[in-house]
Amino acid sequence: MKTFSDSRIEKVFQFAKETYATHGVDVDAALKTLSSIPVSLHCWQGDDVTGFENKEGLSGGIQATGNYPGKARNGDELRQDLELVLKLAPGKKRLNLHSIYAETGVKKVDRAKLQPEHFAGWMDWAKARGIGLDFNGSFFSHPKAASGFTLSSRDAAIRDYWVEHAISCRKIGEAMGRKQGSPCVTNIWIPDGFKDIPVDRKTPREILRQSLDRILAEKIDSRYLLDAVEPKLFGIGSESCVIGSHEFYLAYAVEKKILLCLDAGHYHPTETIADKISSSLIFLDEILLHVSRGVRWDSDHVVILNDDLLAIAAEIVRGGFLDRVHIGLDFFDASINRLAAWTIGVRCMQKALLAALLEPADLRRREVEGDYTGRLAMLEELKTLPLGAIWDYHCLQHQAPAGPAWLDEVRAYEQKVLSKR
Ligand code: RNT
Ligand code: ZN
Repeated sequence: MKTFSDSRIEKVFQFAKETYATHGVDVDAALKTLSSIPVSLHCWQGDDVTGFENKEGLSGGIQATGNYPGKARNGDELRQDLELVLKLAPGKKRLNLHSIYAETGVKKVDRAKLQPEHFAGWMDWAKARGIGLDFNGSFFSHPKAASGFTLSSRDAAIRDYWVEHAISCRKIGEAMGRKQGSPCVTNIWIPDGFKDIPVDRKTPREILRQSLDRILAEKIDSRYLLDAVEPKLFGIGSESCVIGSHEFYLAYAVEKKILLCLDAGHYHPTETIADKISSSLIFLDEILLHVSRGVRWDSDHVVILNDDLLAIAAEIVRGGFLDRVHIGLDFFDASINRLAAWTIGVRCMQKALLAALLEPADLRRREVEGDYTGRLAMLEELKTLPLGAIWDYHCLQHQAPAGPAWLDEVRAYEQKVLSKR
């Protein structure tokens, strides 16, 4: 792939910077802010949400399709893959783990009994690289989730098991937060729901509320742990009713002062999460995002720089919410090179944030003054400003590949490492 010299990138950047200056935009300030925004990479793109417990299929209404060769089979391989992805995206990153990525050695450890020590490998690795960790309980791909119900199960033994799991995950999150010096956002997503029309939607929701109350009963210092809950509209096998719906968790998060997790694939196909950010943050201190891309359903396609993504980033920046929104990624495509999938998604997220940070303040004035004509005209003009030139320069500054050069590195790695797996 032909790439341009550093000096050319710098020259083009200077021109682009002047163009933005004519719109009153301070490009250097925008890049400084962009460098400080962490994006939490989800570990599960690396192995199609398989985890290290066993090689049983993914269940719980989520699905990774494709069988591209070379997926990571253990912690060392997954970390090795991540090392490259971290290099290929500029700026600050975090890593989001699921409990099924515990490293328990030869011993099998039940999910309900997981301890911080089972994540020591991850914690040491992250600490050495200055990366914060986020965490998730895993309430799927497990015999005790086979009925389709976990925390909202009518079976006390089943829900007790998952309550215990969630409590152990909070302890693990706390340990991560202590070690890394930034709170570990620990998320709960459960698949619970009905395939067909239920006659009692209320009781499972009451049970879920009770289970969550038990899980959150112990106060944990928010300097170390931030709890999040993730609603959903439907899943495969829970088409007619999901117990943890948007209204349920929004109300619960407000009541408990915890984080709501907005996943971009968890709503009606024409409904976007961008519009939910400002409403949520009027009532909540902080939220978590699972940036994803649903194609016709919650298909978890790789995030691309489309209108939905640009709108999400714009809402975060326009609302002044950068320190109240935890940006996490959540997609899994097994049909293409997994490192490329990760890299495309994280770089697109960062490009969207850059686009938002380069927005002229003047737009707001037009809106306040009722100049909707000018607002629309300028929004369209802005779309073709030289964002790419600023992005390339930003990559250069962070020793990340500018332009499509990252793909060469992924291909070389595929040859050298992935093809041998
Ligand atoms: C499922 C949720 C959930 C999972 C991951 C693996 O619909 O989006 O966040 O994708 O936790
Ligand atoms: Zn999600």
